[in-house]
Amino acid sequence: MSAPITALPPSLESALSQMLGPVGMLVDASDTAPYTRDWRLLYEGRCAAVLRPADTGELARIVALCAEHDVPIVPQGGNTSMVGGATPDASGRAVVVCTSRMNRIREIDPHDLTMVVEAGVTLKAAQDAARNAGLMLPLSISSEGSAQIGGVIATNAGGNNTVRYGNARELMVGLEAVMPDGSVFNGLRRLRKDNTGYALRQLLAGSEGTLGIISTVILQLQPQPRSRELALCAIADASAALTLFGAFRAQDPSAIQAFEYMSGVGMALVTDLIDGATLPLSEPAAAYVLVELASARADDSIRTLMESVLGDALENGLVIDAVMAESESQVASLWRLREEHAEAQKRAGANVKNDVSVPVSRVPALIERATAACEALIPGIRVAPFGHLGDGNIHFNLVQPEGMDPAAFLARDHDIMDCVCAIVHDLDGSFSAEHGVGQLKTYMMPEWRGGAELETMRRIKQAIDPRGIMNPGKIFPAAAS
Ligand code: FAD
Ligand code: 2HG
Ligand code: ZN
Repeated sequence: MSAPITALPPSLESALSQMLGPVGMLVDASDTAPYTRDWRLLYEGRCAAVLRPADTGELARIVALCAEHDVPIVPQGGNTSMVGGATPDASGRAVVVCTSRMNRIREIDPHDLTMVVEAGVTLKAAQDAARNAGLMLPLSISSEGSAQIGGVIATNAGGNNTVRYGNARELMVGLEAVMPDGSVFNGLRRLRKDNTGYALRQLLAGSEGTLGIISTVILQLQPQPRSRELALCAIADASAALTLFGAFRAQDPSAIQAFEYMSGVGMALVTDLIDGATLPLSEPAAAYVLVELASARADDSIRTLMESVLGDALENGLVIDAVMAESESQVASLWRLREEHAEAQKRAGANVKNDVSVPVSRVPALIERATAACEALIPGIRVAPFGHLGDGNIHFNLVQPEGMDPAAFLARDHDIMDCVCAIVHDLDGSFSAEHGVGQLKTYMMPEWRGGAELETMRRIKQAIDPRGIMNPGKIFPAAAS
C-alpha cells in the first residue's frame, strides 16, 4: 500500500470517506494511478483522491462538499479522452470524480424510442440493451467498450454514424446534472417540443466537464435496421471517395449509415500491427472507403442500392476494387480494419493527432494540401489520415518517421498541429471536430474562438462555476481557468 500523494482538508476527507466507504473513495497512489494518466499517455497528473459515487445523491453531496472547500473536481467516465480532458493537473489538489458505479439502465420505452441511462453506463452496454429491446442506439465509436454515456455527452462525441443520425448531442433528449454548487439540474424530460427558456441540457453537452457533472441522460433510439450492407472499396484518393459519397447520396441519402475514409498508410499500419487484421482485396491501394448502408425495411433494396452504385463505380474506374461483407463475421472483420486505426497508430510510435473538420466538399483539398505541408515539415513523417468523410471530420494523424526519437517527434507537436490547422482554417474548418479541446488544444482557443465567442464562453463559465472548480485547465486558456 502506498501513501496518498496529497491530503484533502481533514474535515472534507472524513466526510467523504464516511459517505463513500473504501469502494467509493480511493486514496492510495497505486489505486489512483490509472485515473491520473490519459489513454494516449501524453498526460500524467496527480489527484488527492478518486471518488466513485453510487448515485446522483452521493454525487451531489460530493460536489457540494468540494465546493465548500474549494477543491477542484475533474469528472471522468471511461478515461478515453483523446485530448487530455479527463486528466487532473500536476498539483495534486483536485479530486477525480469517476461515474463508473452509476451504471444502471433505468428504462427503455418502445413507444417514445428512448432509454434512460446513468452516466457510468458504457456506450457498448447501452447499445446492447437497446438491441436486446429490438431497438438501436445509433452512436458508434471505437472506444465504445470503455467510454461512458456521461463522457460521450460531455464531449458531444461523433463517430461513425454521425453522417446519418448526428452527434451525441442530437441523440440526447433529456439530461440531469450536478451543478458546481452541488444543486441538481433535472432536465430529464423526454419531450420533442419544450421551448422553456435556455436549452441548458445542450449547454452541458460538449462542455467537457467544465460546467457540471452529467449524472443521467435520456437518449433517442431508432428502430433496429432489418437490412444492412457493408463494403470496403479501394480507391485512388480522397477525391474519388467524395465522388463515391455523392453517388450514394444521389440514390438515397437516408440509407448511408457510415462513410469512412482510410489512407493506404494507415491501413498498412493496421494490417502490419494488429493481430488477425488482413486486407480482403487483391492489392493494397492508396486509399479506401468503408461504406455501410442500412434500412428499417426487410427487403433487398439496400443490397440492390449497394450493388448498383458499386457496379457503376467499378465500371467507370472510380472504385479500383471492392468487397462486400457476406456474413456477420465479415462485417466484424471489415469494421475492425477501420476501428483499429487508433490502436495501430499508437503501436507504430509517437503520433500527433489532428481531429479536424472541413465542409465535406473540401476534404480532398485538406488531405492533399496537409499531406504536402507535413511531408515538407518533417521528412519521412508518416501521414495517415482517416475518419468520417461523410460528415467532413478527418483525423489527420501523423506518425513519427521510422527510427526517429519519439520524444523529438512529440516536441514538434505544436509545429505539426499548427501546420495542419493553418490549412484547416483556410478551408473554413474547425480545429476540434469530435474529441473536444481538453488540455491539448486550449492554446488554440484565443486564435480560433477569440473575441466575442470566447468572451461569452468565459462569462457563462464564470456565472455557472464562479469558484472555477469544475475541470480547471480544460477548454479555456490559462487566464480563465
Ligand atoms: P472521459 O475520457 O472520461 O472524459 C472526457 C471528457 O468528458 C473530460 O473532459 C471529462 O472531464 C468529461 N466528462 C466525463 N464524464 C463526465 C460527466 N459525467 N459529466 C461531465 N463531464 C464528464 N470520440 C469520438 O467522438 N468519436 C470517435 O470515433 C472516437 N473514437 C475513439 C477511439 C479510441 C480508441 C479512443 C481511445 C477514443 C475515441 N474517441 C472518439 C474519444 C473518446 O472516446 C470520446 O471522447 C468519449 O466520448 C469519451 O468518453 P469517456 O467516458 O471515456 O470520457
Ligand atoms: C476514430 O474515429 C476516433 O477512430 C479516433 O475518433 C481517432 O485516433 C484518432 O485520432
Ligand atoms: Zn473519429
